[in-house]
Amino acid sequence: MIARNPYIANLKAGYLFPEIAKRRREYAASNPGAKIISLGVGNTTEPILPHTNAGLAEGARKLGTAEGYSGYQDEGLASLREKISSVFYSGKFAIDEIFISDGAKCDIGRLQLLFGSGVKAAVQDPSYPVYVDGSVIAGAAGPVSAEGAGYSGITYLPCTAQNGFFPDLDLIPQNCLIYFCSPNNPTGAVANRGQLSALVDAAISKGCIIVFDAAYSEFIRDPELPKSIYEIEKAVQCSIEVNSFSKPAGFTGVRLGWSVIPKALKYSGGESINADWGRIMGTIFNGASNIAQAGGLAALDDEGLKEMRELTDFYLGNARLIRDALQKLGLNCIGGDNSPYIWAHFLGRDSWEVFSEILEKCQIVTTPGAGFGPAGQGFIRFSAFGHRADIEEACVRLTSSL
Ligand code: PGU
Repeated sequence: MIARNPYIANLKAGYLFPEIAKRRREYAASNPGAKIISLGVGNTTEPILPHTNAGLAEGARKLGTAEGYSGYQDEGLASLREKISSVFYSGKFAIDEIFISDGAKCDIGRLQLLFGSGVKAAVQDPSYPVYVDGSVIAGAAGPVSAEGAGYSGITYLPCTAQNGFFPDLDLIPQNCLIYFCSPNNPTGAVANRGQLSALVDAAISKGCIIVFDAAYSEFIRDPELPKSIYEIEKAVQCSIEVNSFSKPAGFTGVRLGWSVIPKALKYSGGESINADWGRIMGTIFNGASNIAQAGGLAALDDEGLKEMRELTDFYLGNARLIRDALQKLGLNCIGGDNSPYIWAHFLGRDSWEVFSEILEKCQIVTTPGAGFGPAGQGFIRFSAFGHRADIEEACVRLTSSL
């Protein structure tokens, strides 16, 4: 018999979102008439808009023709990488610094292979669970030290109302990977230019690498707020950026994203991280679907960018409705302006208890803040991904039943 990977045993519970789905199923089974509305997992609900969808359809059609057929394309279509560089980074990156992926989550998991089990990690607390759970699975973190505490070996950087949801950079250890997400999941907070500049300075002075998750960058409406870590000049020396078509183009089920690994980024021994990433991706990843890439190209031309704006505006409209409803209840909340998440404080309460209360009283599924890390205790995350009629109904239920 073969023994289990001991690192997997360090995971304290199932992955957050399947756990929530399980509780929803249990509730539905014992309340068969309930019309449950989900403001839980951040999963897109609206159809892919026509121009982008035509790009996907055309990609599929071409595969059935002798001239248009294509097979493996390991690093991604050159035209898509070029387009990503020009649309998101003002052409700052060469195409071999941009790697097309099947989504940001998949790359966040794979990126850990670059650094091995000896690497230390620091995360915003609360944070998207994949940074921490991925580190645990890779052996870069140990077990949970106590109930309600985080994993040993991970440095948690509390992001609270007291610090404006931006962490104290003095807490970052030397030579670690810093996972940083802005617009943030789950808090909805967006770091400003001064804050990102300070983060980059801290990373450089401490010998750290930032893994910047920009999956929600297209929800930023305030022109003063940076959409990419590379808007800070020195970030090319110390940062990897991951991004995705999932939320702005409705590609959660299509699967398409990218990572930027600048050639200027080096390990402590001076070796190229970009070269290693090419080696890893060439070995264990055979490229994103060429149909998805055709859709991605359509999403980034003028018509496609208009559609992205329309789709993200729609979800931001939902976010405003939810936030207004929560504020009517007298709850303190942030997010929802430049992000599809609203982070609401239920002072002194246990988040899983509040999750159950909202499910029982309003038949609404949410995400308990404690699932995102110790500093999430007492908070609930409301996702703005939903059909408008469902969001309106959810707001009525919240204000009348909670
Ligand atoms: N990065 C962040 C910060 C995310 O919130 C999500 C999705 C992803 C990456 C995933 O991007 P893909 O390109 O689609 O892989 N977060 C959702 C969905 C839950 C999940 O497990 O990914 C959420 O509800 O937090």
